[in-house]
Amino acid sequence: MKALIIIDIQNDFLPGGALAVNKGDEVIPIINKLQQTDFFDLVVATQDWHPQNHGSFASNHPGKNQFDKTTLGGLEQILWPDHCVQETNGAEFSDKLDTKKIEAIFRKGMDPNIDSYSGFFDNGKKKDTGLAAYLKGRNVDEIYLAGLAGDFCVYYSALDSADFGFKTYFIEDAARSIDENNFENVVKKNLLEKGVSIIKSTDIIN
Ligand code: VGL
Ligand code: ZN
Repeated sequence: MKALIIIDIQNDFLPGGALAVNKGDEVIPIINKLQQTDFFDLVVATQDWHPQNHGSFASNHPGKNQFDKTTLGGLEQILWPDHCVQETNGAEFSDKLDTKKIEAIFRKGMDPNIDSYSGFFDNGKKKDTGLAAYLKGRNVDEIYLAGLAGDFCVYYSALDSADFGFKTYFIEDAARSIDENNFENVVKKNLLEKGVSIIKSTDIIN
């Protein structure tokens, strides 16, 4: 069974949002088109869902600036602008995203003391979101990833997906990164080393 996992298509990651990913909006029509095929047996989504006091926000570290580094939960942490605050418009899915086929939404980043890029675990792998068990319960063995940001949440979700033994596909043109150079030079190499296949939406939609 094949699952499409749509990562964090939320207003704050889109142009005009608090942590906007350059050209992030371009992935939405592609993701909508992917969902219109009958290629996938299941569609799920993740949603970054932070409390206002989240430790990944620079605003909660007086004297520090956005994009500085600190330590959170014993791990190196980039300090982000406040984003995807629970129950705010920035945390909502884009109203351009087709959500009809999304059967379940896995929220992450709720513990103020640790960040959570992957849809499967927090960054310290202390807590499992239940996503892998859900997918296994639905007999999924192939996972296709799309969304934002390609070099953070989609990337870490892909690594964990491969670790769980799912055949994992990263749909490159259905993702945009915060740092496209990092994606091209580091992320892609690490994904390939993990055995993740990097594909294009046109490999699915023809
Ligand atoms: C993300 C940084 C902070 C993402 C979430 O969705 O890629 N990046 N929180
Ligand atoms: Zn976040």
